[in-house]
Amino acid sequence: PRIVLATHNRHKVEEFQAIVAATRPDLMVVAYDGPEPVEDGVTFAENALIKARAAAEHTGLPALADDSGICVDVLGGAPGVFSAYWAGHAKDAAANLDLLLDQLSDIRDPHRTAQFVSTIALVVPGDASREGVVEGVWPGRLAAAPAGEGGFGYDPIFIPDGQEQGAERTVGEWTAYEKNAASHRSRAFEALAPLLADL
Ligand code: ITT
Repeated sequence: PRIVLATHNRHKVEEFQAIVAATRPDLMVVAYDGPEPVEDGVTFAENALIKARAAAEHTGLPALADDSGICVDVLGGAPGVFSAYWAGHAKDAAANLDLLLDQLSDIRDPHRTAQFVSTIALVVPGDASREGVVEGVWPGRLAAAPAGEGGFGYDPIFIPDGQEQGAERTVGEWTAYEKNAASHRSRAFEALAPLLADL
């Protein structure tokens, strides 16, 4: 079966294709290239549903959308839903990351904790009862400076929990394979599995 992924972020497309291939190789993930709806929700769940509904309506296919971001504890959960635009309207990943590091320049460990959050919505055309929203959370902390070229967005400053002390790396230094086995996005997709079971 085919499922459309309602995102214009090519990194998300690549990650979903890898995550789905590992657990549901029968599903064919196609990227949505139709009109982008206005994401005016105030929660990840609202925005994910807005994007998934638009893609399902436009394509007639079951649709998934991911709304995600980084939530910093000492900032009360910000940037959160504003992660893509933290430094302004341009969706400039380097500027977003620099601003966040500046805002935390006086904050030392153990107060630099943060979570990546991925919220995935599923919308099946003509079957409102199958609409669902799941969430995956990836805890960690923010590095003092960016490291690594891998991934996208805030990956170069995010150090996931659970790494060997003294050998900790940012997600920017992880391989795509490592990231996709552990990330907030793969955790959310795991939670989505039951909703996709009879697709
Ligand atoms: P779509 O709405 O088209 O899916 P987008 O990039 O605008 O693309 P979001 O509105 O969900 O998506 O914004 C998510 C932002 O959160 C993203 O631009 C990154 O800055 C950050 N982010 C989310 N997941 C991330 C990850 O795995 N690694 C690094 N940063 C991430």
